Amino acid sequence: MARTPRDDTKAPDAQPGNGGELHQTASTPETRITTNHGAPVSDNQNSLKAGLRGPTLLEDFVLREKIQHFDHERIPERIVHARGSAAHGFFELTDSLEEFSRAKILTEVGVKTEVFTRFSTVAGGAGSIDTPRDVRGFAVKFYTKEGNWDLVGNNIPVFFIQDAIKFPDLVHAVKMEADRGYPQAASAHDTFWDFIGLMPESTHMIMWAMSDRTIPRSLRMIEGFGVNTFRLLNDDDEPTFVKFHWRPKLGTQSTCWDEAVKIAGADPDYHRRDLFEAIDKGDFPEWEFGVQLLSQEEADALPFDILDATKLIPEELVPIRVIGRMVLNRNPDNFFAETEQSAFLPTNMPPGIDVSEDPLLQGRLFSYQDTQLSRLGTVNFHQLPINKAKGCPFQNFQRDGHMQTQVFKGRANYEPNSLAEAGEAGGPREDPVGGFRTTAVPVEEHKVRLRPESFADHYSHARLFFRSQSEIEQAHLASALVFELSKVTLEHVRTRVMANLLNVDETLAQRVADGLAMPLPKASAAAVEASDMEPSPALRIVGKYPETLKGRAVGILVSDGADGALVTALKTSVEGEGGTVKIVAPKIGGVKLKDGKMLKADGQLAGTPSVIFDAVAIILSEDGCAMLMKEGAAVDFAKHAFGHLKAIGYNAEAKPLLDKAGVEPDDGIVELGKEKEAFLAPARTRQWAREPNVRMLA
Ligand code: HDD
Repeated sequence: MARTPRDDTKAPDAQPGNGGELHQTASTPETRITTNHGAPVSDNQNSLKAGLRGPTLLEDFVLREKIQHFDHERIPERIVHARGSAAHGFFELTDSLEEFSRAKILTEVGVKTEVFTRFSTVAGGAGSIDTPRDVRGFAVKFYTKEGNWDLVGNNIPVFFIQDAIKFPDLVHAVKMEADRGYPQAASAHDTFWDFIGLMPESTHMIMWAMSDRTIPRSLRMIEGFGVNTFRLLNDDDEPTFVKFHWRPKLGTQSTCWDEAVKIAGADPDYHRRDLFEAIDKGDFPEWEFGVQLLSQEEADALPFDILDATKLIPEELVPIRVIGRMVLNRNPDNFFAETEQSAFLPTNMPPGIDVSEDPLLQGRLFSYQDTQLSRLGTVNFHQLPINKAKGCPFQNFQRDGHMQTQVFKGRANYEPNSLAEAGEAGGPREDPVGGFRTTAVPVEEHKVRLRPESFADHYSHARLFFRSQSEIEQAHLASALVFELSKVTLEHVRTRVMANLLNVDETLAQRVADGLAMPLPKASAAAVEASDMEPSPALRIVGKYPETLKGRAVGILVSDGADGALVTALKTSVEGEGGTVKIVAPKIGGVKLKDGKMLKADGQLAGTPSVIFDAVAIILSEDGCAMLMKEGAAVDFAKHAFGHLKAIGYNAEAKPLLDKAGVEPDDGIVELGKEKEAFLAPARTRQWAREPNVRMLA
């Protein structure tokens, strides 16, 4: 029999054929690799073979266990909201709602409650890009003293459909088409718009979906909404309707569509990276938490039904009362264990918060629990550390099942029991006072499969949204419709959507028809004619966000021979205001500055285009500029910054590059080294006034 040339007197990595010299070895139980069952592993480089060049042996349980575990690493991704990023943090109540709710999370001012918040896109798979035009999920798990509260919302306050029974149709229509398997993470295709055209109730949501809200600049800059109407219940079980709102401290900010498309190529993980890096460097994102409260009488007096999730309550009618704040201050340690395995359930509510009869919400109450069973594979998913109720004990008589991690003691696995009388542990008991109670809503009608008349107006709110937008935002919305419908190959689908748009606003429909170069059809028959509501400027985003460098990133493109003092001065000013600076150079090792010093680069030019920054500066030497004028990536750096309405600072030597890129002078194009403010002021915002010069909007 052939002997393996093993010499037990030598260290394992000195053994012949051990595969690599760099691996390290361990000798103590604390540091050594083991199998999943604890057996120490002597060699993690080579499988067990019959002879040096022979076949691998079935007997190799170390190999089999490792490969088998790897083969099963994936779990089914979420059917919607598969692509997501999350962070830990806290919620702090600043104003008590004691009068309306008995939930401790809404009454204990100053108490900090742990949260885990997951943001997501809706349509794409888990590996899809971060910047498609799409709704963003905004799901918060509060680990309260009275059980977990999951507020599973979106960055848009309304939804596509009124009844949960249409959810599978909506999702099938927007996802990749059934036969061809594309497009991924994109609503611009036939089946989505076919469904939308046939579902007038989706028109209001479409206005939001085509607005800049669906191309956010950062997850730190999106609003959040509970969407559905919920109820609060006070100590006397008196109900109050409530809508939940999150408002980002950095303001709601978006990218330009062309920019979002280019970011998709430059950095598919743009939002995930942005969130992770911001938290990593201590720049913690924060949101205000607000509520709109209304009584049954106030709800009855509104000209729309608050149980209809395609409607919103304008802030001008019912103001938002800010009652708390959320700060995200810790990145997950492990993406799979936390972000991927987190399971949000709209049914997770502490006593004092309750659902309404909104038929969309009612369906959700079933769907999420069901989804978690298929995704996480066991009824015990609530025991995973990320899902576990950590603000309080959880205890009941539910037992066993796949992956049970609790070791229950004693005989009491049923209730009622009288084991305590025999001196044994009897287990927990129901709490009629402190326990969850449901609002006693009267129900006395026939069972029907119908929608109420009060759900029939599909256009007034869509009109309200469109007419409340600024001129720039209206142009973006119309252009987004033109873009999406231009990707629709079925002409009758485009026509039907335009017929619906006519019920919203004739000028909007006309702009879309012009943008498509198609005739405007007759308006579709509306179940209820749209009425004019008072515009709500609160629904805009342009002009509302704070002009600040906080949370924004400035990219400085440099070349050999560049003026280091100018770079340093700029970096200091931007960072002084809370902005981030990244040095971009033709080579990652950096550049040799005019004074002979080396300046390291944070990114290499080809992989760090201007689309990932909010403003840029270009500081070059004469030779450096001459060289970069022959580099497409450098020309694009300036050209795209200009096209995406960003401030561009430059030194005189860099001017020829700007000229080649077609950069025309305006308030956002600033020669550096003069007054500091000249560059910082436009860098704090976007140059909207430039847009008509760079883009044909619908
Ligand atoms: Fe949903 C996930 C938000 C309607 C069924 N939904 C999911 C997530 C968010 C939302 C943010 C991701 C949670 C996470 O990060 O894990 N969904 C909404 C909002 C809706 C809505 C704001 C409208 C008001 N959803 C909705 C309906 C149904 C579902 C009507 C089904 C009847 N949603 C699901 C689901 C998901 C989900 C299939 C997929 C993964 C998951 O639940 O955990 O159950």
